[in-house]
Amino acid sequence: MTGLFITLEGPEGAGKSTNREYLAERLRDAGIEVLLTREPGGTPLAERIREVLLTPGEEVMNADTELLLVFAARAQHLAAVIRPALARGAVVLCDRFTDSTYAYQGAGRGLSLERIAALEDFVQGALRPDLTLVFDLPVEVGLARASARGRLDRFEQEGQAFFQKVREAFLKRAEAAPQRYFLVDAAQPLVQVQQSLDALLPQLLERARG
Ligand code: T5A
Repeated sequence: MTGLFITLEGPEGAGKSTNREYLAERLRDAGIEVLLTREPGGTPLAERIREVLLTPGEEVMNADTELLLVFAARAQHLAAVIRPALARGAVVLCDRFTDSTYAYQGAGRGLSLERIAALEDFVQGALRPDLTLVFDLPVEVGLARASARGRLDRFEQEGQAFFQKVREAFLKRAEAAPQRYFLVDAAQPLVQVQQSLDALLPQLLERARG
């Protein structure tokens, strides 16, 4: 039995965590086993790597170091959490995955997409998300939501230009493979965002039940 691997992507403050909870509830109400997780993180060791990645520090992190840490956390997360859950038939709802690496380390930091693709193959083998929800919104709206929560993490301290590239990268990836991506207008009020997720639900339930 193989489960369903769904990732939630988008720029800062787009509502990924909020809507991941909402979707999980809808799926559980229908009797589906759901595993909620996130990247970077998802296991105790990967969460320690997350701390390193997100905590601002005096030493500037080299972009290659950042890329390798992201994939190191992902290797642990896949082995310990994601693959076992999929093997028992669960729906895995993961807040960020490798699309974020293409957007942040690729478009944002300017690292080679070929190098990211090589690491993706090495760490994931053939595994790719079955479905990716991209929560899209103007950069300034997302940053205002994120900063309303208080102290900014290491990524959130980047400027508007960085996040504009990140946003465009998500949109470009969604446009290139419409069969895998579902674009959500995340600038709308939450109730409307959730209505668009409700519209997707019948298809999700059908796929989750195989
Ligand atoms: N990263 C990650 C990489 O660089 N490479 C990688 O490969 C990976 C996997 C992780 C950071 O790591 C980087 C990217 C990130 O910078 P994170 O905390 O997981 O950080 O990601 P963030 O985007 O920073 O998480 P946020 O919590 O800021 O954003 P979410 O989850 O999209 O938003 P959410 O749901 O927490 O909502 C934010 C606020 O907005 C409100 C919510 O109530 C909340 O207060 N909100 C709305 N308000 C109005 N209208 C709506 N429609 C709303 N939806 C949510």
